[in-house]
Amino acid sequence: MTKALMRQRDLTWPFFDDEHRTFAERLREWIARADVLDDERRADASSRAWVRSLGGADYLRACVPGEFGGLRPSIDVRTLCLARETLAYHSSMADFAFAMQGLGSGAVALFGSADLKKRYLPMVANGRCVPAFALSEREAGSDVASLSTRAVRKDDTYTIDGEKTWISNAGIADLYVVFARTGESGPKGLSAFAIDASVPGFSVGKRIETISPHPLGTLHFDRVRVPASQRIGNEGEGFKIAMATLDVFRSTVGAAALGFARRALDETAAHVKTREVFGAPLAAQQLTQAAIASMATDIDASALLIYRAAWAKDNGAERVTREAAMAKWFATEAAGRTCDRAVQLFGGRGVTHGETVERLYRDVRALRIYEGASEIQQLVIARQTLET
Ligand code: COS
Repeated sequence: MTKALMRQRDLTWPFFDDEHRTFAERLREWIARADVLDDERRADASSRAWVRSLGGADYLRACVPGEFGGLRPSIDVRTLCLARETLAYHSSMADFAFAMQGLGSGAVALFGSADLKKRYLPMVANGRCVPAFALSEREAGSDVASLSTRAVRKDDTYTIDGEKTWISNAGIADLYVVFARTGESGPKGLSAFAIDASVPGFSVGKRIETISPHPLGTLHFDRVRVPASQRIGNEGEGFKIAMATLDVFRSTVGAAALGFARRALDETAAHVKTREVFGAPLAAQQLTQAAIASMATDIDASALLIYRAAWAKDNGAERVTREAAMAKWFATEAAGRTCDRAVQLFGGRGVTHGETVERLYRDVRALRIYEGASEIQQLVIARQTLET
């Protein structure tokens, strides 16, 4: 069976309808031919270029609800996952650009007022607004409820002071969805705000360089004044808004991991069939076959967990916290194992700059950390399992 046919077989799984199949096949053809700046040394320019191209080709419409230019009446998690899987197979930059249009605007789409949705979402869908999700702080990554950026209300205006870090799209975003403390300590004292990049007192600080570069940095808020109409949801609902937004997007992180892992397996399968060792192809070695079997099974198990979580959300489950956590945890860890096995089977070539598997090995690592580290996913799964 050819690789293309195997992929089509996955699309016949009961999680998908014809719209999903058409979307995934169209995107697969488009990305294979896309001629877009894709240079990790020019991460900002590459991300902007991918947003423009994905927007121009109508794919960003998957990131917003139908009323505001979206593909389907509400955000369809299976479409987001298919998109991330397909894009990540070809380019981590393309996947990153797509993913951030969704995560960055997700809180507005899910909880924003009609005015906020009208103002931002159509431009997110056509690529003219680049959004960012500004939650993490130096002392509040996994423990979000302890964040200390403050928003103090006087009449109809909030004044925001504080600092965020590890913010994707820092410096290139037009819209920052910012979580700040408006009340008591702990999760019930947080609120969310939509803040334009041009607002006085807002600035982008240090850029953070990582092993798989993308726009990432710190944000400073120095007496930033925001009208109450820019608040997303009610005061005190910020923690739930952040968590519920992450519930929707966490399985898509698993889907990106799946795309990287599929690419690593395809690269490895081609390599072991042609690379000769001890007078025979590397693929003839039983230890190679054991590695290939592990990679293939990890990939299928990841896909099943990811599309189960996405299907459950799309079919009206109020919360998919447990399913999304399982999908993200398993798929990102499995992709780490898969890319590591790929590097091992490539030998010296596997750690050489410029090799696809070397890039995949770097690309996949951060996924076990961001949007809820593997340890947080395990905590969430255990909690939910013990509660029932
Ligand atoms: N959807 C809706 N509401 C949620 C929710 C979700 N997924 N998760 C929690 N809540 C609600 C709870 O129901 C609870 O509300 P009530 O008191 O009204 O019942 C409230 O929020 C507090 O929840 P909880 O007590 O579980 O909060 P904790 O501080 O114990 O949460 C974890 C701990 C670790 C689960 C949480 O902080 C977390 O997920 N952290 C990781 C965050 C993350 O992904 N960081 C990366 C930033 S983005 S790169």
